[in-house]
Amino acid sequence: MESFLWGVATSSHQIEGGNQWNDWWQWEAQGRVEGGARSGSATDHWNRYREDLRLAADLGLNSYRFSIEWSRLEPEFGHWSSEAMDWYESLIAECERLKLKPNLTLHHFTSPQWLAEQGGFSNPEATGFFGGFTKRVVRRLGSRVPLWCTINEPVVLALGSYVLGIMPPGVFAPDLAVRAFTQLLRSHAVAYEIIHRETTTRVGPWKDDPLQVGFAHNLLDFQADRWWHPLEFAISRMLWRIYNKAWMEGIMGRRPSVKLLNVLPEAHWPHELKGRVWADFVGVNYYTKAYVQWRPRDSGEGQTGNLPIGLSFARRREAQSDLGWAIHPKGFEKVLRWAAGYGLPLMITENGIADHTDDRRREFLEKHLSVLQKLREEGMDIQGYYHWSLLDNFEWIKGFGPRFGLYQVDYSNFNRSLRLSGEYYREWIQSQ
Ligand code: IFM
Repeated sequence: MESFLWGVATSSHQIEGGNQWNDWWQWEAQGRVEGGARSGSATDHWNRYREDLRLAADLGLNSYRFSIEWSRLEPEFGHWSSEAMDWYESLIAECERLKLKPNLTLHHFTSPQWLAEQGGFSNPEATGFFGGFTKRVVRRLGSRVPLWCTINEPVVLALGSYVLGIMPPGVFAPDLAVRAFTQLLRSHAVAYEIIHRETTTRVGPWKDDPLQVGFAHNLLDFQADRWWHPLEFAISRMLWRIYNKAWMEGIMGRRPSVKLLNVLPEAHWPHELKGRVWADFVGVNYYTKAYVQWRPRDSGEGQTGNLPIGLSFARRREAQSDLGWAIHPKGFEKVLRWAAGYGLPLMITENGIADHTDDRRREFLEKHLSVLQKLREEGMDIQGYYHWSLLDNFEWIKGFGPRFGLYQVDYSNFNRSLRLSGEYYREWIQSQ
C-alpha cells in the first residue's frame, strides 16, 4: 500500500539547539534537569538539518514529523523573527526535495518564556496567543504542509507542568492542570479552524492530498498493580478516563463523562466545542503501560505528585527500556483498538524505546510493527507510523542519557551513525 506514511518524529527543542527563548531553557538554567543537564546545542540540528533529512530519506521514509519552535518565531511577544521563519521554510523545501511529506507540529512541550511568565496554558489568554502564532505559520508555510499536529501530548503537558513536577513550572496545582487542559483543548480547536480556513492555496508535491489536521495524544495502558485490589482497579479506570479519554471526548465535541477529580467546574468546560468533531485524524503516541498502586503514604520513588497514587512502568523481571518502561506491544493493540472506536483515521505519531546498547530496539520494532500490520490487514484505518526518533536527543527532565535514536549521536562531535535497529526499520519498510 503505497500511500502509507513511514516516518520518524522529532521535536524542535530536543534536537535544534540554541532554543534560548523558551520556558525549558530557563528551567534547565535553574538546574531542574537530572544531572544539571542543559539542552545547549542539543544535536546541532539547526546547522545540520540537511544532513539529518538526508539520513531520514536514506531509511526509505516518505514522511517526516517535526515541530516548529514558537519561541524562535516569536521570541518576544509581538516580535517575529523572519530568520527563523526562513529556516523552517528551508526545512520544508528540503522535505520536498527528498520526498518526505511534512507533518508539522505547532506545539511540542515548549512555550515562549514571555507566555510562561503569564501562566502558560493555564492563562485564558493563551488560546488567543496560540491562535495568532498559528495564523502566522499557516500564512507563511501553510500552502506546502499537508499534515498538521496542533499540540503534542496535551495531557502530558498539563499534568507534567502542574501535577507531576517534570515540566516547567513544576508546581503541584491540580486546578491549574485542569485549566491548562481546557485551554489546550480550546487552542487545538482554534488552530484546527485556522489551518482549514487560512489554507487557501496549495502548492508543491502534496498539493492534491487532503489537508489533514490532528494532534499527537499519548496513550498509556493503565493496569492495577495488584489485580485483586479494588481501589487500584478503580484508580486505574479513573486514570484511563482522565489521561486517555478526556481529551478524545473533547475532540469529539462531547463533555467528558468523568468529572476530572471534581476540579473541573462546569464553567471551565469549553462549551463552544460541543457537537462537532475537531480532528481529521487521531495521532497516537504509544510507549508502554502504567501499573497503578494505591499508596496512602508518601513512599518516595514512583509517587505521583502529592497524590496517594504510585505509578510504575514495568515489573522488575519484565523486558523494559533504559527508562524502565515495559516493552508491551499488547498495550499498543489495545489502545489502537480503543482509539479506532472514535471512528477517525489513526496515525501512529510516536512509538519508540530508550535503548543505548541497541539490543532491544529491533525486537521492539518487530513486535510493534507486527501489531500495526495485523490491524491494517484487519482493515483498521491507520495512515502512518512515525518512529521516535530519528536521532538521539534531549529527553526533557532526563537530559541526554536516554537514547531513542535510530541514529546514534556522538555528542562530542555531533557525528551521527546508523544503529542496527535503524537498518532493520529500513528493511521492514522496503519489504512492504
Ligand atoms: O521524547 C518524548 C517526546 O518529546 C514526547 N513523547 C515521548 C517521547 C519519549 O519520552
